[in-house]
Amino acid sequence: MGKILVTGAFGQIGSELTQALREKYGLENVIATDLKRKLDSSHDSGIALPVDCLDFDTLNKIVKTYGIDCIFHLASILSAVAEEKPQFAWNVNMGCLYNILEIARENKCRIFVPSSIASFGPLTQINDVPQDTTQRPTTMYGITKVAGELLCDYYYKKYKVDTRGVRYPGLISYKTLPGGGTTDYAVEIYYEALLHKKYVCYLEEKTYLDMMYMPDAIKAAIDLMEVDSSGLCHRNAFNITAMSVSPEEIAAEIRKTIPEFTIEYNIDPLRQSIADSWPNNLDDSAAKEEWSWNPEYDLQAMTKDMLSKLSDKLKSEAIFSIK
Ligand code: NAD
Ligand code: AKB
Repeated sequence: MGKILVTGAFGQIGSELTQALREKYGLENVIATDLKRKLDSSHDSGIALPVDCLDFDTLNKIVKTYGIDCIFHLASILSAVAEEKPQFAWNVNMGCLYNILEIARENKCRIFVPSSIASFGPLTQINDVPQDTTQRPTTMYGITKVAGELLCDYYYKKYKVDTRGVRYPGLISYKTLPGGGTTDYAVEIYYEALLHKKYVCYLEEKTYLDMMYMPDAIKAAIDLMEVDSSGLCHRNAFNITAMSVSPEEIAAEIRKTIPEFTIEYNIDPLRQSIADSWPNNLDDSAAKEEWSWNPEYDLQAMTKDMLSKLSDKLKSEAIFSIK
C-alpha cells in the first residue's frame, strides 16, 4: 500500500486500525481523519486532520494533497444510535460513503468499506447464514449497510474502483469504547466485571450473535486489502466471524477468572428488537476460501486476553487520575 487515509479514525475500529497500519506501512504514510470534536481528545503522534466526510471538497483536497491511493472508510453511525435518529443516520452513512466512492473514482483509490451482520434481517435464515442470501434488514443501520454493499459493488463494476469489505460481527476491544451499537454489551460486560464484579445486561441471556476480538478484525481488514484480487469472486461484504455467543456464555467465561462476577438482565426493548432481527451466526467459508480468512481468538482466548489487558489499562488510568 502507498499512502493511506482512514476516516472515522478515532472510533472503536479506527483507533486500532490506524495504529496497526502505521506500524506496518510507516507513520508518515497513514493520515487519520475524524470529526473535529474527536480529534481534540486525541494524543496520536501521526498526522490527524479534522474532516466531516459529508464535506466532499475538504476530503477531496486531503486525498490530493497527500497523494492518497488507499482509503479505509470507517466513519459511520451505528445501529442503536441510528434507530434513535434514522434520518441523521441515513444522511451520514450514505452521504459519507457516496463522497468516498466518488473521491476514490476521481483519484483512483482502493477502498475498504465495512458492512455488518446488521445487513441481514428477520427473513434471513438464523444459523449458518450463507454468503449470498436474502438480506432485507428492518433497521435503518442495516438498510444503509445493504445499500452500501450494493453501491460498492456498483462502483467496482461500473468504474473499476477497487472496493473491498467484510460484514463485521460485534467487535470486542479494550482500547476505545464502542460508538452506540447493539453489541456494545459485549464490551461493557468486561469493564463492569473488573470494576464492579456485576453487570446489568440490556439483552436477554440467550441472545446469540456473532462476535470477534479486535485483533482479528484488524487482521481481516489488512489481509483483505493486501490479497491479490485475482482470487476474489466476491469483493465486498464477505461474511466473517470468530464466535457466536450469548450474554450468559460470556458471563460464564468471565467467571472462570472472576468467580464472584454476577449478571442480571434489564432488557432494553429497542436493542433487543434489533438483536432479534439479526442472525445467530454467519457462514464465513467464502472468506476462508477466497483470501484465507482465519480468526485466532475464540471466546476463551479472547476473555483471557481482554481481562488481562483491560485490567492493566484500568489500573494505569486509576494511577494517572490520582496523579
Ligand atoms: P465508531 O462509532 O466507534 O466510530 C465511527 C467514527 O466515525 C467516530 O469516531 C465518529 O466521530 C466518526 N464519524 C461519524 N460521523 C462522521 C462524519 N460525518 N465524518 C467523519 N467522521 C465521522 O464505529 P466503529 O465501531 O469504529 O465502526 C467503524 C465501521 O465498522 C462502521 O462502518 C461500522 O458500521 C462498522 N462495523 C463496526 C462494528 C463494531 O462492532 N464496532 C461491527 C460491524 C460493522
Ligand atoms: C452494532 O451493534 O451496531 C455494531 C454492528 C454489529 O454492526 N456493533
